[in-house]
Amino acid sequence: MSQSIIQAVYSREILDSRGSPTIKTTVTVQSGITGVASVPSGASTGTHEALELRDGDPTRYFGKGVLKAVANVKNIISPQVIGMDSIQQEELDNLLIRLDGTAAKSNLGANAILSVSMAAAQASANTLGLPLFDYLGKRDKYRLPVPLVNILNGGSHADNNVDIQEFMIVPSGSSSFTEAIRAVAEVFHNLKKILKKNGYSTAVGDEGGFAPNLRSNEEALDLILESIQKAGYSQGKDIWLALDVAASEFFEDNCYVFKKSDGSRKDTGQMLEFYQALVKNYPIISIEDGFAEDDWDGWKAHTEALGHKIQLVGDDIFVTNIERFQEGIKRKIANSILIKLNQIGTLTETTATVKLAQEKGYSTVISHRSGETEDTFIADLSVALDAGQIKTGSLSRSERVAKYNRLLEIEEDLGDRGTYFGTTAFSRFLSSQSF
Ligand code: 2PG
Ligand code: MG
Repeated sequence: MSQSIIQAVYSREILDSRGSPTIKTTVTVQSGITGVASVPSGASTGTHEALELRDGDPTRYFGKGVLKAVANVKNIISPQVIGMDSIQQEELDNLLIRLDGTAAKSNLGANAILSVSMAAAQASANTLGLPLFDYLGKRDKYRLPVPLVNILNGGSHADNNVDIQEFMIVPSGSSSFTEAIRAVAEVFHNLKKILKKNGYSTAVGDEGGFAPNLRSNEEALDLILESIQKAGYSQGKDIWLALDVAASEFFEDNCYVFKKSDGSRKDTGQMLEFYQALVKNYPIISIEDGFAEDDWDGWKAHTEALGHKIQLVGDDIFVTNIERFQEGIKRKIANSILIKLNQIGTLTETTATVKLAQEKGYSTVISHRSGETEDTFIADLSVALDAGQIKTGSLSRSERVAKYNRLLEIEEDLGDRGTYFGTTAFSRFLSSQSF
């Protein structure tokens, strides 16, 4: 269709939510219609992720500029993709992969490549007059994902003494996405009051969750449970808890070192005991990155111990990379995968990884990065791919709330064509839970 032939590709350097540079790209097609996309950036990045190209020039943004990535779009990508049909996403993405020629996309930069891949999809949707989720999903009926809302931040996302990176609430018991957001907002506001009452800071971390100094990781869970109760919801029914431990961040010499809190060192056995106790004492339905990115043995033991009971999400270990994920499936590691477009660098590869997960019975969680922009692509993607879950931060900081607002809009616009995933997202675990 000639309307969607790419006419121009333009990239620029903008800022992400941490005030660091990132890339924003506009694809213009024949009809004059454009698609725009901005790429996010992680802090607790996995070492096996595709490469985020930064300038390394210490005189600009401490070396974090992305002018090389911008130049790669201008000088290398743009001349090649002009004249292609933006609707042929797979063809376009394969060309981008070939142009780069490396497994880690280290020549052109995964940030440069992904910005074009996403902007092309958005341009196609706009050309066809479809919302992005409908263009990508091409279905009659859709399901809205359960949000995993990170209301208390620690680890590399906050300057406090909490080792676990993310404490999330999971409103799977709500009747709709809209009601789910209301529930988590009410809990969020109660948590703020409770922190204040206890003399704790109510300043927020990178993902908009509170970031107080606490006595222990468990105290974070206790405070969240108190806020769920105060908001009038029932724990382990209306609302569950989820963690992203981001354990790669504190894996040293084969041990997990809780250096932000008590400095204790735990081996695999002790980590397993730690998780067993948490799962016994708290209504935790999901743990992400409980073990480090290359600790396959730890992950294996973790999956054997808890994989039948709760969701175990692989982020740094799989990095949305189909080969690493296939290895994990073969070794029976985890039962869920975190999906981040910029870990792999194209929409086509991201979609293929989600499809494989769905075929193999792994649940999928579409995810933001800790450095985000106002771009809401992932909200639409979570609906399009029937992903079941999304994690996109807390209910403060507009780069987080933008994704929730987009999902509220999608649910309302869908009307009878949409339902909320709700308990279905966790049905395989809920029968064995006793909270
Ligand atoms: C994670 C992400 C997003 P970052 O670990 O899951 O929450 O953090 O973007 O810093 O890798
Ligand atoms: Mg993670």
